[in-house]
Amino acid sequence: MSSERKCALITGITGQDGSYLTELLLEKGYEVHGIVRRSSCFNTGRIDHLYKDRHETGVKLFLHYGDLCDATNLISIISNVKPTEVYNLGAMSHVKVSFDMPEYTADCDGVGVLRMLDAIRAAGMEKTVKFYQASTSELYGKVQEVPQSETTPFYPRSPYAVAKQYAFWILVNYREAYGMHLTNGILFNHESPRRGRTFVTRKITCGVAAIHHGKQKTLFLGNLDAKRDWGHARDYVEGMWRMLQQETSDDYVLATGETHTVREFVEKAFAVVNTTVQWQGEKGTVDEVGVDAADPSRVLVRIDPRYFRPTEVDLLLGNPAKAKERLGWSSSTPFDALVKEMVEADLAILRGEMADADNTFD
Ligand code: NDP
Ligand code: GDR
Repeated sequence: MSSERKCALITGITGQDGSYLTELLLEKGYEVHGIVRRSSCFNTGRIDHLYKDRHETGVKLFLHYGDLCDATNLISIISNVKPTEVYNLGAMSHVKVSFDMPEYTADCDGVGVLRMLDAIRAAGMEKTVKFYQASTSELYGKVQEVPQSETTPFYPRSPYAVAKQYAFWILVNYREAYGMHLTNGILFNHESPRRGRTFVTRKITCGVAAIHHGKQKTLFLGNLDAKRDWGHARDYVEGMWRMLQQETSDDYVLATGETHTVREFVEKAFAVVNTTVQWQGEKGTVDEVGVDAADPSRVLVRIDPRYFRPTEVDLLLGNPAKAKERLGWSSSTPFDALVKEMVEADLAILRGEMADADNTFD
């Protein structure tokens, strides 16, 4: 199965994880190919620094227009590129949005994975390619067991998670049916300064930076009681790569083994700009507000029920023991350091000292 040629194909290369993974693979000497969607605006902000380098330094990064909903296009790209490793990171990745677009989410995140696997088979590459699927802790959904590991039963709680569950099982089925090297990485939440602004961590760190600079008054959030196991994306893409270096394929959890509420994330983020949040009103209801302890007339956080989800995932806490034992992987960024790095990056963006890779809106 091992090959001298190191050629990776990444779907979702323009996303948070795609950009860190591209950096990692280029550093390791891979030729990297990425699938990008045609967009009316530039959508390559997270990888522009690498792509520009190509013209100056000969970096081996190649982009191809494509989409997980277009089978012919995927067959054509895979047949032409002939990758040795495929990382399927492309997805409609927002849980709340999946309730608004359930059919598209099923098509992209569920059937899209089937299209990738069948494109590999159509190209006659099922015995040579190693394939990584971006699976998710959202599969655990309604709490069945804590901490959650590879053996914890799934109970998905959103159209996104249901689509990802289809993807998980089609991988297992094709692995058993056709002997393909297919790995599900069950990754718990991982964040960074490159996180999309509509995910709660980045929304909070952008809000804290904007409030600190007097450009925003209040941050509007949904469920502050949700608990998540938050790590750093840079650490997690290293785990993805390690999974594909194994002789046989398997499924692995990547997590920190620590969990925090959204409320704690808010408190830590404001603490970076020396602001203490004091909570008032009934906890966990729309009446709860977070005020500045030094000046309680300043309302820093309010609840907007439009951010609540029809069904919520209350508690995620992963057990990464298998990844540690088999892959030698562990998360290396502590929670406080992650929050600090994200807030400081958003402060730097507002001061014009750093480019913003992500142009999406809340
Ligand atoms: P992002 O939302 O940042 O990136 C998603 C990527 O998928 C983007 O490049 C996007 O392109 C691309 N994409 C969206 N729809 C399609 C489509 N129809 N065809 C091809 N590409 C498409 O996600 P992350 O980087 O955070 O996550 C990467 C993967 O890991 C996703 O599959 C996500 O579901 C999964 N995951 C993420 C976790 C996390 O905490 N970050 C945890 C567990 C799993 P464009 O830039 O054009 O929008
Ligand atoms: P999640 O991430 O749903 O865990 O999916 P997100 O950051 O969107 O939500 C985390 C928790 O925060 C609560 N929350 C809010 N969420 C958002 N987006 N906006 C808010 O204003 C807000 N207020 C409170 C949510 O209700 C939720 O409980 C992420 C994605 O990256 C998935 O693709 C990935 O599979 C999982 O992580 C693991």
